[in-house]
Amino acid sequence: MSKLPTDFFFGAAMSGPQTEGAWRRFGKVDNLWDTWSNERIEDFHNRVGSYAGNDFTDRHNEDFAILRDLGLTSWRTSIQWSRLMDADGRVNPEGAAYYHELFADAKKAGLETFVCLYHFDMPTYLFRRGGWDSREVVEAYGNYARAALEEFGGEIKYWFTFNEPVVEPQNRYTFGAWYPFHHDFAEARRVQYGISLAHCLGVAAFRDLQAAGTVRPDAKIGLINCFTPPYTRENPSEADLEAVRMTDGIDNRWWLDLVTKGTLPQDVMATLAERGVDVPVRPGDEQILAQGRVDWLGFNYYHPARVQAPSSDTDEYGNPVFASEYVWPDAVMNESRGWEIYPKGIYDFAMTMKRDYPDLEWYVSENGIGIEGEDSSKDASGAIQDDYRIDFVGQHLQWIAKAIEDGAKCRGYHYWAVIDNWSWNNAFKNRYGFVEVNLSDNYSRHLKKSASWLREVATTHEIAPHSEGFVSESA
Ligand code: IFM
Repeated sequence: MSKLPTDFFFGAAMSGPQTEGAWRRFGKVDNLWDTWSNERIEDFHNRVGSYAGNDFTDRHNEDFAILRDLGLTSWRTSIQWSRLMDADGRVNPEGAAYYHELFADAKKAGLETFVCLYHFDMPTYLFRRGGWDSREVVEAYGNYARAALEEFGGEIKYWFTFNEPVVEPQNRYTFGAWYPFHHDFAEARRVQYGISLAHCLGVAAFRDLQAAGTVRPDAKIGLINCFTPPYTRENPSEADLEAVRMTDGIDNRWWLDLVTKGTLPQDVMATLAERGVDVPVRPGDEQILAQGRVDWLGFNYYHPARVQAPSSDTDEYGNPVFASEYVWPDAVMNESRGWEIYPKGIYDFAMTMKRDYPDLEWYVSENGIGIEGEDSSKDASGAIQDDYRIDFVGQHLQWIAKAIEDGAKCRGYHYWAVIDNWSWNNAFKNRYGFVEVNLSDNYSRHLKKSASWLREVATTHEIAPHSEGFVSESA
């Protein structure tokens, strides 16, 4: 039986754009998810666009009661930039009132609220001015972060500037998977650099406002990323190790260096420059980057990165390639999502943090398993029998417990997503929840089998082994 510390917190991770819905209520302007839904609804699973979320706006008190009933004491959401600010960069009073009420209701329910300021939800009018590739937009983010901290800094203790800043460069600008569907590695790095500067402006606003007494004195600021512990094949060549260096450098070390040292990894910048990828550094940026140091970090963990030497130097679009995927023969896959399930990766990342960034506290800000077609595993009472979720979470928590025993500074765990929610263009295809959302019955909520297991773990902090290993065929 593994045991987690008593002061280790358990909670729920979610985001504004994936839950709130109410896309044109409370003065919200469109973000890129709304624009994409309006322009090409056929790209979304079952044509379910960004409009309704999981009906959280109208059901949030019911959801808070469910989280408390499951033994959870904290939750993370994000403020939607497109709801809090109007298109002139001023606070939208209706949006501000919306979030004041939400945070007050969470507090009444006994939940500590963690707030992230950006979760892939670029307002469309700012995208049209150049998005993260534009300094004007980077500065607009600084203005927005300052306004949000002024508005809610007395209420909220845990702040984060960004969620998963690697994802927009990848999905929007490299893989062409998300609006605006580009395949441009250099543009992706410019966007990554713009996000990095914006993060620093957010931290700088936080520090100013905390010094001025607007942000509460016990508040902390951090960054959340989906770090991917990197692996390559056995007996690697130098070229395989080089592939690991650059993958780890762009996806992990870039952010870890920024938030601990206030710099970007020089080896990565040098290799990018050698391959003709220009990051638009301006005089004065060094001082901005130096402000990026945070108080703690969020680690979203879903899967590792397995890479090897690239099979060619450039791809079909002429982009430089630094690594090819390595298919590990022993990999267990979540076929619904195409992601490898590797619970030990969480421990390996924890040990890397202990070795390379020993002073930084962190928590697991997301971890979860999304499964397609869960309806088929309902029992006679209609409850989804999701033993695979118990296996998945149990094994990850066991590795976290071991990491803490071995000196990791991991302070808590938020599951993604305790209540099924809208997952971007996958919409409701893959279900993550301990709680089902029934779309055929007006978004009604129903506990799955795993919910009682979660309640037991969250209240006792003890994790009993559920099975001998991850049962891959359940997924
Ligand atoms: O839904 C996403 C979330 O927005 C960010 N982390 C991964 C989740 C599951 O795909």
